[in-house]
Amino acid sequence: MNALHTTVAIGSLATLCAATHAGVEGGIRCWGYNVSGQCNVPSGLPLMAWVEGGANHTIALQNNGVVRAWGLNTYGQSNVPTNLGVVVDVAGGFGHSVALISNGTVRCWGLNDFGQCAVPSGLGVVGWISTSLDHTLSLNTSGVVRAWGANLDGQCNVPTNLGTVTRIAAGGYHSVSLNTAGTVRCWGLNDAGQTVVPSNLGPCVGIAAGYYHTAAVQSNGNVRCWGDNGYGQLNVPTNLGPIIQIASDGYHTVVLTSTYGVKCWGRNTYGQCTLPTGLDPVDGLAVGGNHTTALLRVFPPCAGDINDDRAIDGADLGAMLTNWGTATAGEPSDMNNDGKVDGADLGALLTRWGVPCPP
Ligand SMILES: [Ca+2]
Ligand SMILES: [Ca+2]
Repeated sequence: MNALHTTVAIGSLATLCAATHAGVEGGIRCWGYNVSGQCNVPSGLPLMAWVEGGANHTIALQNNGVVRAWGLNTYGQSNVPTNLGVVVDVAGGFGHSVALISNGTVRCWGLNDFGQCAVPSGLGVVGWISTSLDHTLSLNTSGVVRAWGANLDGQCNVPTNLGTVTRIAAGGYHSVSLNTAGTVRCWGLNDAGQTVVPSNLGPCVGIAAGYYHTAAVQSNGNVRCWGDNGYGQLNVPTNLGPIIQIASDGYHTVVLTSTYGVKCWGRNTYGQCTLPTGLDPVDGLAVGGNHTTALLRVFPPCAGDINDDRAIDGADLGAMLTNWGTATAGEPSDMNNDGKVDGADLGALLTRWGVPCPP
């Protein structure tokens, strides 16, 4: 639930929503622990702009800024308020959920036993939110971090000398920041060394945190992890290559590679690191307590690619012949959109034959 992404990325995705992922609700894949239904993506969900994992629930953001949530709802964490307005980012904790509204304000719902939903005043214009279990972090557009909620381990005692912060990540009982100089800082629970930043850590461009571990992406592309290693959270794969996103929570970490592939390490007790077959290509990743979600890569429309595999070939001809004679609205075999599949569509397909689909 600590994603290396920006609201700019959400906006650019919104322009690409015309494509579909047949049979994949919302363009979301989810795997791992599912006892609370956190991986039961609702049917009929439109393609999502972003997704985040709570401890036992999942939150997703539609292209139009509407929030959806499913999974554990014991504390109302999946009861999305109806009056949020346009939401640009979401985050999920143990019993609560957080939304960043387009005007830079923060909304919260669900469990408030530690004040994790008591959003303080004076946050400024917030540009980033993060939560893991029972505390919440915000980062405003001036680079100032605020924290509220559970503070038994000092996870909400934000140091005064963080510099101008560009990224925040809430761990289970600790907090992490990254500033404009690429410096990582940690505070809160240190029972496993999760707040001891390695002395030889180079400048970083990304951070993430699990319950008892911390992860950072160095400017040179190398991923470093420190803290608890009881489930192999620190065993970073050696062949990651360039990565474009890191996310962590619970006891595992995922990265999105520059080729839109996924690598996962750490706890796999519930299959949270067992990647589904046919997962790639992926556009975004999120981690919950013991589950993982992926937002599948959304491509621009490609006329003639009837079976949605980004190639125009005999498989598409076969799909067109299957639909020969009639067509329902939006049927891609009906390339000229006149309600029937006939020779005109076959001609249109042949003019597209072998043409590469846009990346
Ligand atoms: Ca095709
Ligand atoms: Ca037609």
